[in-house]
Amino acid sequence: MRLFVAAELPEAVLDALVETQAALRDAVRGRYVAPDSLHLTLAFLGEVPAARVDEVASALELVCAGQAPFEVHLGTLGSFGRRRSAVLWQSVEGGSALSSLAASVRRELENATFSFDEKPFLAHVTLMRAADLTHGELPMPQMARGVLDTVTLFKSDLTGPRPIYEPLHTVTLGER
Ligand code: 2AM
Repeated sequence: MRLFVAAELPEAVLDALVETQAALRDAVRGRYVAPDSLHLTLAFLGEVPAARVDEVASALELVCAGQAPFEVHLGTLGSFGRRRSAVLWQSVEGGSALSSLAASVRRELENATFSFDEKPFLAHVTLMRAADLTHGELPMPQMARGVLDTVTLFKSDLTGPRPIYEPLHTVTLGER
């Protein structure tokens, strides 16, 4: 199954992301990510045998016990890919706590002999895919802050009309 590890975002941050999407609707054509699918990917594993899901879950338990919850806030809009068909995202700022969480998740997956997409971590939440950025100006994104305290292993199902992300295992960050 296709797996990835993501942080679920605090309510206030999710609300702001949905407001940013609403502001974008007037300015940019493309496919919007459904509100219940907005997330911050920490590591993308790709295809993993179903029998190894428990091992990924154990690796996450280990990492999350060692890191306290921390504050994140939203940042700027950015894009990947071609201007006519881009991935449009909003950045997430979480200082060294966020980069160290992503690094620990990746290190622990590596220790458990999993491979993952090794592109450097760039903390972002995808808002739109196939976005046409060739017309008009982007609006100012909404800002919000909140405490990030959960990490989830998701299964990604791409067989339907839109991706379905099913949570398989959620871990709460521990107090040190
Ligand atoms: P994206 O939003 O920038 O596309 C599920 O596909 C999640 O894993 C998405 O958040 C996606 O990031 C992320 N991801 C990271 N590397 C990926 C890859 N090589 N292929 C697909 N998704 C990837």
